[in-house]
Amino acid sequence: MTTQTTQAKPFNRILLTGAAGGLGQILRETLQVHADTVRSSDISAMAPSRGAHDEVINCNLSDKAAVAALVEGVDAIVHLGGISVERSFEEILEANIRGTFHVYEAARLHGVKRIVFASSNHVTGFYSQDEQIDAHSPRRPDGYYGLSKAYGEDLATFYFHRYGIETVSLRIGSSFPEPRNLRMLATWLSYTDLEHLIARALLASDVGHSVVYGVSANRDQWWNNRHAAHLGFAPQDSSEAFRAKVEQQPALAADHPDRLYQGGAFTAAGPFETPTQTRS
Ligand code: NAI
Ligand code: 15L
Repeated sequence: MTTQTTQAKPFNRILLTGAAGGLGQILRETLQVHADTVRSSDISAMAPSRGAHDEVINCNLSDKAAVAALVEGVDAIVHLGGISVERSFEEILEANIRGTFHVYEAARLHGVKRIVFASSNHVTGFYSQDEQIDAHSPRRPDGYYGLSKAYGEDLATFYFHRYGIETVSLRIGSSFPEPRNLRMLATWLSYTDLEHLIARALLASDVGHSVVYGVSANRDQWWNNRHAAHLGFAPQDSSEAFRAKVEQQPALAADHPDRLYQGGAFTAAGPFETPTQTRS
């Protein structure tokens, strides 16, 4: 007679914010490997629960009490929720700045010890495409969105030193099924490499607050992950498979931001207020 043993999963319950989004829908599936229960949350509608181990809770991250309740019973958080593009400061303030603060406060209240924070390459978007930088390079946010991600990273540093909550901040490049333009040949992160990165960010020990660029093994590399070697992130995919297709797109003018800056068009997005709107 053979005895079957089931391997315990590393986490009891992982909270996934932003579960209705592009990356959230992917990770809702793959996080099941790491936790008995995945609690998926978003302000928008999500696919219904498929059972007791697949919890679904609508929540606006700007509602502090609701976020505190959301985090109860959770032992790790993958925080993707928020505005994911450049928008007005007021929109970014509610979802990304207040929202991320609420997530960290709730983590403190409920004793959560590990957070994976979806930061962004737009924390350093104003570097030129001919520069190579690393996680210690001074930040050059390229808008309110990039500023909100820089704030999230600072929250992570503070909550580690003050409360011992560990975070891996992922400065994700461009994570889509395939690169959409010439710039993304350098910034692309495949979904397979994203899943591997999330696994390392959840499972690596003694991360303190670590910052890692989320990018595949593309030919042109703007970001050096030398300061994140301890995470063991080893991307396998490359955007080269899509180069010929992308290069068929009409050429951009030499001064187009997508050809100048690492943050591409985000460096020129907005402003979103007209002079009339700012008058009191
Ligand atoms: P997405 O925009 O598809 O998903 C974000 C989700 O957050 C949406 O489902 C939205 O409903 C939700 N959300 C927005 N405001 C909210 C609020 N107040 N309360 C609760 N939920 C709210 O974005 P995507 O592409 O899935 O990205 C996920 C995360 O990764 C985002 O934080 C984004 O900034 C970050 N990221 C993504 C990159 C990419 O290439 N996909 C690159 C760099 C960073
Ligand atoms: C981001 O931070 C955005 O969330 C995503 O939609 C992409 O635009 C990506 O950066 C990028 O830089 O391509």
